Amino acid sequence: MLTPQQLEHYRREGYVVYPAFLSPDEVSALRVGMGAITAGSTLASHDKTRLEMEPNQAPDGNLVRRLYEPCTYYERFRALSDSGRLLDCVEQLVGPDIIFHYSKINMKPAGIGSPVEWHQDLSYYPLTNRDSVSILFYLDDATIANGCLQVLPRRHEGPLLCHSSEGFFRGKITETVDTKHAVPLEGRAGTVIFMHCMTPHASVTNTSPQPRRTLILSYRAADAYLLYYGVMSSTGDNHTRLVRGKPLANARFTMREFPVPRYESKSASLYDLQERSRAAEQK
Ligand SMILES: O=C(O)CCC(=O)C(=O)O
Repeated sequence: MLTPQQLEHYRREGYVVYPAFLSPDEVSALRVGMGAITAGSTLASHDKTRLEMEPNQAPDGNLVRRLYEPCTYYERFRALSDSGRLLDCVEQLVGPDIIFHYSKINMKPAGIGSPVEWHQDLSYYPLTNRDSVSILFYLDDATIANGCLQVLPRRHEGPLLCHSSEGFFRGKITETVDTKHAVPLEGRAGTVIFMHCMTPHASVTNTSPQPRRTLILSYRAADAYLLYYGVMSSTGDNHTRLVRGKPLANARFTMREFPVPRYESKSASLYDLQERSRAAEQK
């Protein structure tokens, strides 16, 4: 459970850091799991439905950028996403009826790990309300040098910042945003960050010799329904499942309006979208 102080921090700042949520043994087991999943994958030859490789490497390079949906495909990760200890915390944040939404592992390999530009998660998948939380599990010690998560506190109750240009969703904040007060969230392996779906966040390229692997899970209240958002709508609920409480048939609306992302095409990932957007800006 989150302590009253942790809960208060989440509500005020839009995130809270929970050190040593996972034991060293749990972290090692998840690392072993990741190793088994990625073994043998190269840029030239890998299963594109399960993972994404770092693009800037030789064809036989084996640096993985992201694993898709580990909690759907692999028992060890699934068990964590269903665990009572985690769901007790999620219940404190989004209420008793909980939908598991998606999972991924951002691998941020040493010396190359791709950056993640500033964005708010809800920009990617508009919901009828904001009771949705992203949970990041550091599986390595995360530092400023290897690209720990950075957040902009106290922005989760405001409006969604602009993530589009020329009418299309770009996967990153496209208006000027003051990041002077960004907070880097360093933490030992096993640290967990609970982050509100409207909290702006980012991380830099990992130029250090240490990897920064991070498992990310997302949950939402069972009455937070996905709005229709064009070509990507069909993928939005592919991995969802009720993990606690009961299904709720009534969508709860808490916002009068919310920007709906207009995807230019079915895009593979956040990295993809942000890279395309950077390339367009440099033209
Ligand atoms: O891995 C990171 O540093 C940030 C992850 C993130 O924001 C995402 O994958 O949506």
